[in-house]
Amino acid sequence: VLAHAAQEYQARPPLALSPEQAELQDGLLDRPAHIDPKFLYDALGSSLFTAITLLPEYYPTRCETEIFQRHGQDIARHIGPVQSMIDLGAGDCVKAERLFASLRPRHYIPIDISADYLQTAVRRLKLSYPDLQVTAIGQDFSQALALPAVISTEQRLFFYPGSSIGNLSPDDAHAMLQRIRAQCDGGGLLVGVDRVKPRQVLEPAYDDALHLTAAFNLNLLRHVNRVLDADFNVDDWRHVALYNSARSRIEMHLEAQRPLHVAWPGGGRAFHAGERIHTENSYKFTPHAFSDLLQSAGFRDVAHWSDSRGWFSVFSARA
Ligand code: AVI
Repeated sequence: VLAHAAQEYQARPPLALSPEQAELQDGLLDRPAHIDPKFLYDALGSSLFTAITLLPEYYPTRCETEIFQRHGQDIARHIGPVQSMIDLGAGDCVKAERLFASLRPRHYIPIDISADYLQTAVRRLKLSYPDLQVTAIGQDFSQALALPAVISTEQRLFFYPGSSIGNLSPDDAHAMLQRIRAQCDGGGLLVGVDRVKPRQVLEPAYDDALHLTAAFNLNLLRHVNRVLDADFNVDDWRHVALYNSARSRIEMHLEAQRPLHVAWPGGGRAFHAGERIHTENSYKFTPHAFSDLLQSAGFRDVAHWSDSRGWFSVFSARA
């Protein structure tokens, strides 16, 4: 049946795929299959992630908030004056907003792949902070960081909270830090990173009792169905989250529950029972390793603060 299916696919004329569709198809045909974690964030996925940050098991958001509450003044002193605050992956802009009182930026530049989500947040900010200049940018900054000329090059602060940098591969994280460094001469970076810790704490944070993270992971298949016109059935798949201690990362996968075949226009693939699609890595760092990474990307004068349990770190670094 599979050989027949393969012939059938080959017989069809090649379809013109969008870059996004081609990226999905390439990842699905790879062995092992993988899908970029950006596909976790459609409208429902973004709401599910917001809900995850409220879970008792998901400690990073609370730890980071604690750090800003306890060490906010020290952090602001280390950063110095801020002209423009550039918020990478701003979402609802709430994390940056909490720092406005201590950092006093004149210009706030939230950047997010989801422009719609940003617009709602920006409307709210403009009412609350009439003197703050706000320039919202809907952009996927994972490959390139293009800032409009209206943003002064003086005293720039890049804000990259939430350990989002941990969702990049080590090479991509290094490249991202170098791109930021290149754009903030004389300015700095404020970045949150999750720390290496026992598996007993890490794994429940990514496999919670209410199964919200499972829904977040499985929802990616529905997003893929819409983008690629594929026929994934979420009931056929199971959420898997495990800590790979050799690589200091949580890995999320989707595991086929039975032998199955997934099709999309112009392509398709069989999966055997237990076969996985890799959907996300979330790297965990020691303070020493992350400090080295910042310095290797050209940052200097690196300072860091932790929460009371030493589970999360916030770094401030100068360019
Ligand atoms: C957005 N990012 C930092 C989250 C993390 O912890 O890696 C995404 C996430 N994946 C599962 N739960 C949360």
